[in-house]
Amino acid sequence: MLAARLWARQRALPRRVGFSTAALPHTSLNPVTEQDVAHFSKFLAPNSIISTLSPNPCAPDELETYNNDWIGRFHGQSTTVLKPKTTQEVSEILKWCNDHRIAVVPQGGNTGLVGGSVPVNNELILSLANMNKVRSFDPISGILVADAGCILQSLTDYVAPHNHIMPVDLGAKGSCQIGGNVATNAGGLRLLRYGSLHGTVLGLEVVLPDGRILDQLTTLRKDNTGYDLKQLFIGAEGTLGVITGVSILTPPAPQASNNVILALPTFDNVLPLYQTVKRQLSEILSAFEFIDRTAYDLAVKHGQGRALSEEDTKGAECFVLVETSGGRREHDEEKLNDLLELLLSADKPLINTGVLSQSPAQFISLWALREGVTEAVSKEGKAYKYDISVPLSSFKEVVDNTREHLRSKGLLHDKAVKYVLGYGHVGDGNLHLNIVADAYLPEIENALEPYIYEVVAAHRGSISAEHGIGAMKTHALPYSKSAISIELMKKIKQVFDPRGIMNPGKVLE
Ligand code: FAD
Ligand code: 2HG
Ligand code: ZN
Repeated sequence: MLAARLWARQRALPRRVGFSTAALPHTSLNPVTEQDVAHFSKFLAPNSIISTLSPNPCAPDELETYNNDWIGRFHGQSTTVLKPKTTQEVSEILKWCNDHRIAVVPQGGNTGLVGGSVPVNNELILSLANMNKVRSFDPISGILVADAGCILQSLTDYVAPHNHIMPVDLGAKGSCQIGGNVATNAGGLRLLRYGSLHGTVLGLEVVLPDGRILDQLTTLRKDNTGYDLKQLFIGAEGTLGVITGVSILTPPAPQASNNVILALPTFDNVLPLYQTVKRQLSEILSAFEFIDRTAYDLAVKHGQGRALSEEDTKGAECFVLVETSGGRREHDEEKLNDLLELLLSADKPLINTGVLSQSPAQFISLWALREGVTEAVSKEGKAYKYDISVPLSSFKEVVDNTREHLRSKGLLHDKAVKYVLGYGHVGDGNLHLNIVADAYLPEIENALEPYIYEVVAAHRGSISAEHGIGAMKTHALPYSKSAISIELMKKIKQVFDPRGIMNPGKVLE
């Protein structure tokens, strides 16, 4: 049962290019012109401007990685990418764009999964990639202040020697930026333990659409002086302003971390298992992640982590990855071993088997099986991704019913939908429902929507548990938000961005 394994770490995320996006009309917005580029070149370094427009036109393919999203579903036609190096430069860009009614798409690592980070038309792309410095770190309080363009992994590496970790962790960590994480209110693998960015972000520096700099980069743990404006930018997906700096509370690194992958004979055991694991591990439980059999098999097929033995996976309908983070290795290991013994010695065991990591490399590798599902899916085909909150007990039913629904429409075959799979963050009630197809086809989309949104609404769930609304779900917002909520959101947008230049066509229709 306790297997010793040595496996690979997450690799750099591939970029990809695909086909068309429906263009939204921006009737009152203007395209970038050569005069605009000439103006930007007055205060930006030459290598901060990538544009197909004169005076120094680049080759169109230089813009591909910026115009196309990570899953190859959403595509823009921007002519110009600006990569400012300072907050002041961002401010000057936005002031000009606001005055000239030029739409702006803030872009971080471009790993978003809902088409929020690429233009829907020919908006200017403002990449934060050149704003990548740590501004300060206090090892006593653990408060980190960093430019928004810092890559999440590099911040993790920065705080590690001080025995701290970032409160957010996700499979895209090698490419996504802290500003993008905040703009999407990314959840990820540590939310169960450290809570959401609404709690861990202490302050933000934001450039407003008219160029004014809103400096709320406080490092205070407590501040009750009126409305907490920074919360509006967390999860706003770049529709209210450009985040340029982030102050964030980093927790102390746990003294000991362990993980175990549990193979379950039936999905029905997931809930009782979650209850048992919570009770037995209590304060040291830091993640409880679910992958169904299809997701597991795809991860293995595409080399994410290393497969468990055939014996370990025989008869398993799904898998759960449990992580512990605690203060004393012996204590935590004892608790984990006790848990496994309890689970396996029960009259009707909830699990078939459990594979416990025995080394840091195995720890990483077990995580790779779970974290790598997204990449495996993207290698398999084109993915329709639904990131929903539904009751835990319905996870399997939602996946199975979606598969049967597609079958009943005659769409479950090699030339259309190849796989329907479910995985996600059980501890957060968040299911990732992925439909993997040969290509993005209107008939598949028509079969999936509004079907899935109606299922979510029937459960009083959320159509977006963590990835956001982006360009993908603007039309579906009413399934999760009341008319009054949407009306207030539109009013807030109007207050911050009366000319509508910030990320048009995203979040709100
Ligand atoms: P981008 O994709 O560039 O942008 C995302 C949105 O934020 C866009 O609307 C953009 O306009 C806006 N934005 C970006 N930077 C700024 C800024 N500085 N100011 C204002 N707006 C900005 N998400 C999760 O929540 N949990 C996961 O576990 C998770 N795992 C993932 C695993 C993989 C392999 C991949 C590819 C994606 C995953 N995601 C996950 C989705 C994605 O990585 C996150 O949404 C991430 O937070 C996006 O960061 P980014 O820097 O790539 O932002
Ligand atoms: C995860 O939890 C991410 O792995 C990505 O949120 C989910 O690709 C997906 O659907
Ligand atoms: Zn997720």
